Amino acid sequence: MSSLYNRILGCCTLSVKHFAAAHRLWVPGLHTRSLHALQVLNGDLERLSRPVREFVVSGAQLCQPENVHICNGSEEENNRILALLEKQGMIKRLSKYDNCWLARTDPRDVARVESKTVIITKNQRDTVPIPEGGAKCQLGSWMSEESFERAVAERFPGCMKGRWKKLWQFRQFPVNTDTTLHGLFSPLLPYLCVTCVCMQYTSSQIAHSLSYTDKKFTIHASGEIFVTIEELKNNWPCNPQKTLIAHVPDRREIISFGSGYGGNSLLGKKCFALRIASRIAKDEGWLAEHMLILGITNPEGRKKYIAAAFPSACGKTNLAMMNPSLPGWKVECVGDDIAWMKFDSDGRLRAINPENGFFGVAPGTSMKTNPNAMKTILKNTMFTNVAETNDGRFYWEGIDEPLASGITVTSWLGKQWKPGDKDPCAHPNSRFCAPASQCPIMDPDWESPDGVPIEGIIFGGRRPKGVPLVYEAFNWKHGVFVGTAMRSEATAAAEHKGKVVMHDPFAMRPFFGYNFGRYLEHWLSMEHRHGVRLPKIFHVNWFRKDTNGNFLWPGFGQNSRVLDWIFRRLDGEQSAVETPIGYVPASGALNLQGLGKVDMEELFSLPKEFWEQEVKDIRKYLMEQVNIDLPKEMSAELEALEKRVKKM
Ligand code: OXD
Ligand code: MN
Repeated sequence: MSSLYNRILGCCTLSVKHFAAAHRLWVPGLHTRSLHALQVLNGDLERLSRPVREFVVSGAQLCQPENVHICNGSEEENNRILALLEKQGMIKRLSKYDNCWLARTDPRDVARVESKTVIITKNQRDTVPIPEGGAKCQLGSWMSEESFERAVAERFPGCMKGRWKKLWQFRQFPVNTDTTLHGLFSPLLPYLCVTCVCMQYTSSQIAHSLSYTDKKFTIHASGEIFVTIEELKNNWPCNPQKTLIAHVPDRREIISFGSGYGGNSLLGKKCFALRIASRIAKDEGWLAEHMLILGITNPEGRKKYIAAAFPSACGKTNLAMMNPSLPGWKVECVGDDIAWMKFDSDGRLRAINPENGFFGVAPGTSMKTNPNAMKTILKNTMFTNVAETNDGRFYWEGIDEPLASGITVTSWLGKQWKPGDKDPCAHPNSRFCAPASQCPIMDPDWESPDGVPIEGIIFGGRRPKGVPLVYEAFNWKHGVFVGTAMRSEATAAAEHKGKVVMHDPFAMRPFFGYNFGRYLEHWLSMEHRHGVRLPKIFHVNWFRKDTNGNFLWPGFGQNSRVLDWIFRRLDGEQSAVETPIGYVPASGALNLQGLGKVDMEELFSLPKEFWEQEVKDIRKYLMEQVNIDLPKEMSAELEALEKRVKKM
């Protein structure tokens, strides 16, 4: 199979030419002004291709930075930027490790802001379904072209005065081929340059040849972060009132303003690799999903690859890097957050991880829960909003390392902290950003241009009640319904508060790049493709609690017992029984040897009242939120579930 992923290698680019012209912000003189008038501190403008130059010049004219730095992504450059950040007091070295840093953000800029994340299309229905009866849409936010123009005009002109503009050319897969798509990102915050080096691949040479006319090098997406400063906290510029993360999928553009937090400003991640890419995937017939990818090898040495979609901060990184507790099993990591998947000419679904690093949630990560992540982050890692010890280490809730005598902790807010204090030492959404290559269990094929063959897809979420440890969908359509009906307790990854159980279809609710009803049609259409081998679909829930509020299942490495059953089901083993919600492991089919006491009956119980209520909630949500865009196949699945639950 020849380079299956040629067409979906992508990057994030701001086409200011399109952007400024489309928003009538074109600064006269772009074409006449000499390039030399721009102060270029690093790199050579003349060597850039015409559209890249235009991107730089028009962006500079619009935002008026003091000078321009064209990044090349080299180690030397990275070190220079780190030294500058340290001098400016924006980051601090964690002296116990090699090249590890701590950044503290403005405490108002700590998570994705879904309320300020919008998609711009001509028609609202191209972005979101129109909810029934004027209800508020929960499946994304649409902004009209006119409002967007106004929003841009309010924010961008002159917003970089006195600052450097960076130009970062990158792509999201290491292999360059003649159809590779590249792009540009122009972050204002140097902090973002160093996190970009981690998360994306540099493509400085290739971007020289970017051209509008050459289809092989279409500029595919765009992004820019411009930040204005009100009152600087922690030397972290941001503008929470004016934050806007805007996507124009028709032009493959992203325009982000006001937040430096990863999910809002690392534009190659959620903005491009999910929102814009899901739209490209729909147009081109593949899937861009919020999924980890792992390889699992059984004791006989046979290997399978599985993709899994859980909402943010529900353990994707832990599962992707798991050390199985079952003897003889091995898990290898392909990616922990995003999967781009496409059927190959043999009908197999193949996946790549478009990222080059991990941007993982720190609290809860420990040698017990994720030893491979702990080993990954001991060097070359940027930490954001974790706590630090006076001997130069990182620290957070759930790190499971007792503090030796004499060791003191400074919280993410820069205050002295001690165990037992009311507030956490690390922000619950504090992060580590580390190169994937440092993970000791990266899969040998994690950068293969052909991707890895996916045999199973797992959906899951935090469900304290009613949802069993694992079940398997009856078939593809039912599996698509299981993804549609996904719900999970809110986490700190976005601005939602409290432990409310939210609907989060496919774990994509914050990341859909187009109308969810059409996204469902796209998933359903996979079944009608000629000669494809559809993966089996499963649902897991590691988070069910007993009546005292304790987790019923130990999780982490013990989840290998569930993967073992899934592995055998993928092999066609008859080890399941049918229930109203799907197939569950037959008695004795889960390997529980050496597990200790777990109330399996409770873990797999299906309380009738719970499922009656669940059906009602799903119906209300789908009828209200997806309304006339709900595919009839999904209504039929809902009715079938309702009937089965009635007979329970
Ligand atoms: C993430 C998220 O950062 O899902 O991966 O919020
Ligand atoms: Mn994520």
